[in-house]
Amino acid sequence: MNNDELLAALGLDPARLRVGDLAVRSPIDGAEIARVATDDARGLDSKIARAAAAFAAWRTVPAPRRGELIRLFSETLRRNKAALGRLVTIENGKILQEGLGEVQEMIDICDFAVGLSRQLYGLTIASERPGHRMMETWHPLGPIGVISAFNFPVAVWSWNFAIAIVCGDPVVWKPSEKTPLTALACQALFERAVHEFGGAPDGLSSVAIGGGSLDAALAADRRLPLVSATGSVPMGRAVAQAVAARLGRALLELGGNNAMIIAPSADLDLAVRAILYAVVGTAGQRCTTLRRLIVHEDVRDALRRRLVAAYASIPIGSPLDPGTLVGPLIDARAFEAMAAALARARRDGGTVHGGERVAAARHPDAYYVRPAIVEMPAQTSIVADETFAPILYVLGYRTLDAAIGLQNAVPQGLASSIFTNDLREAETFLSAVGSDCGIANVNIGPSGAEIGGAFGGEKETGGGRESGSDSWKAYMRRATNTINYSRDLPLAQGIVFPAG
Ligand code: UN1
Repeated sequence: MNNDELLAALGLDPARLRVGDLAVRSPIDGAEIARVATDDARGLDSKIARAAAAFAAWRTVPAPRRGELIRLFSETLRRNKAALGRLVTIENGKILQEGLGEVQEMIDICDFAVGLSRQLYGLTIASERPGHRMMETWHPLGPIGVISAFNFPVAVWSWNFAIAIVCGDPVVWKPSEKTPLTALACQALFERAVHEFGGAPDGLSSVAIGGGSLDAALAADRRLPLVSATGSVPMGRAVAQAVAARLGRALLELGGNNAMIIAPSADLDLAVRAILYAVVGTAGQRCTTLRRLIVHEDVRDALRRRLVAAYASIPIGSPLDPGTLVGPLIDARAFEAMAAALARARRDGGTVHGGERVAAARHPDAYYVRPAIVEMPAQTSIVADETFAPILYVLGYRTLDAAIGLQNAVPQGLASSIFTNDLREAETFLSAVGSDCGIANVNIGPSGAEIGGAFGGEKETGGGRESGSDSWKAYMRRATNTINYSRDLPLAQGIVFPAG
């Protein structure tokens, strides 16, 4: 299937995708694969207006019926998993297994949301007044703005989208400028589900293509009570401030600088496999990518030798080839950031293994790199930065307290893990004095979370929680209701007020 056939299979018109003002390039070879039309401020405004109009109707549709639309969408995704997964790979560069995995993550969250559509429960609360009942009701919140990043071009949107739709909220989606095609494909697939559903309001879902000015406009727009943003810390900070200025809600999933502690009792065979997947998956461009390895001095040399050997033979190349484990970085800027980080690490006394560009002659406009292992004498400032590339900094430790101290001594707080077979260490790591991250794992890596849990983290990661668990509450408004079924009017707090 060539690219045009792939786009057509996903419901897009290849001819219309040749005439837009934004060039889309595949990181596989740097070639232009489409030109999509961007939205200006007026285009975005009309999409938000349509979403607001859709909200007026959609909030009255019973939640289980709203779930039915997401059920149909998940069926559409199941039918198109291979095609959409391939487009993710072509546009983003992650290996096909991961492109498919990303679509599976969409299917999983849809299934979760369908079940949730019958479980948007509120509490019943004991009233202190006789003849009274208190309860909570969850209502749809309003149209939601979603800003997503190139690295998970479809899954992270779907976490927001599937939940928002069952909660009664239309979504205006601003995808990364680097991955607009997959977003347009999701919209086309959703429109198929809408067609099958029959009777959904127009404007329930829309995609606005463009750069940072659209982020700013979404953040400032009072018609969007919630803006969910995934991406860099500077982007999130700007969005959060603009949303806060109008006292709206922001749900942020920003940077991660994720660590793994390797204790002396760790199963090193398991650890090596987990490290490889967590470092080189998505070419180091996941928010959850493993970036810091904190290894007990007793096992440091043995582990380093095994990792350097494993890295040397890791297949790097086209993400469409089934044997490849590391695809390209997204673009030249990503490569430059990686090279600059490695230069800084060297200046700080680090010893770098790997990290060089490969296949540059064959692909002058694509950026394939050998993942880097960097032995660091200390956790210097470059280690505390999130560089979106496959760089693993290795640090040593002697006591678990020191290891946890290192793990927590960075501005980000997304994902973390420990490899240990010592119950005391594992439980300490998971306790209040352990990892300060939103995700803390034992004997698995920090990446590759399932959708059933709440996803997000603390500190500069932004504090938001998306996906499973009770994350849905962010997409609804809670009303506390007190109902008096007595013939009296007792006041709370025992106040006597004999008026009338
Ligand atoms: C992200 O990188 O923004 O846990 C999301 C993971 C994936 C999601 C990553 N399920 O690695």
